[in-house]
Amino acid sequence: MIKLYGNPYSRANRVRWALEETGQLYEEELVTLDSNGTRSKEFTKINPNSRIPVINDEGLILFESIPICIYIAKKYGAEFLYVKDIKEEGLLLQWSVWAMTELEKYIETASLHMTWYSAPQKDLTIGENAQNEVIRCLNMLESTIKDSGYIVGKKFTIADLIVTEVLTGIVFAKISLDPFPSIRNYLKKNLSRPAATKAFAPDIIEPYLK
Ligand SMILES: N[C@@H](CCC(=O)N[C@@H](CS)C(=O)NCC(=O)O)C(=O)O
Repeated sequence: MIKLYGNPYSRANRVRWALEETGQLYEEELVTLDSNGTRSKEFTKINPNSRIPVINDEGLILFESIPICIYIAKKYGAEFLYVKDIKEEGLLLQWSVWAMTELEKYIETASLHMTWYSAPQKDLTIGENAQNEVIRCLNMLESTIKDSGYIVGKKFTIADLIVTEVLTGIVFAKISLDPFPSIRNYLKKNLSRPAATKAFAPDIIEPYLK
C-alpha cells in the first residue's frame, strides 16, 4: 500500500487528492511541522529535505509535491489524469511547474505579509507587491481556462488538480476572485469532485464552494 507522510493543512493535500482521484489504497502518517515531526531525526532519515509531503510507493521514496502528483497520475491514472500527446504533456508540465514556482511562491509571500505575520516581520509593501504578482498570474490563468474550463485539452488532468490546490491558499493572500469569473467557476467545479471532498479538511475548500 502507498504510504503518504503528510497532514491536512499542508502541501500533502494535493498528493492526497491525486491519490483519491486514482482510487488507490493508501495510508497517511500524520507528520507535524516541528521538531517532533518534519525536523525530527527519524523523519530526516525518510526525507533529508525535512519537508512533507513524501510518499513511499513499493520502496520508492519521493519528496516534492509536484513530481509526486505527476508520478501518481502517470502510474495510477494515466487514462484519466494524464495526457498521451507529447505537446499536451509539455503544457501539462509547464503549468504544473508554473503553479509552484510562480503562483504558489507569490501566494505564500502575500499570505505571510497580509495574514500570518505580525510586526516587526509584517511588511505591507512586500505583501502588496506579491499580491500584484498573484493578480498577474490570475489574469494568465483566467484567459487560459476561459473557453474549455481546463488547462490542457478538454479534460481534468493532474495540472488542473495542482493549480486548483495551490489556489486554495488564496484566501490568506487577501485577493478577491470577483474579477476572475472563470477561475471562480473552475475552483468550485474542481473542488466539488468527490475525490476532492474526501481529500480536504472541509474548512479549506468551503470558501470556494459558494
Ligand atoms: N517544494 C516542496 C515544499 C514542501 C514544504 O514546504 N512543506 C512544508 C509543509 S506545507 C513543510 O514540510 N515544512 C516543514 C517545516 O516547516 O518544518 C513541495 O512542494 O513538496
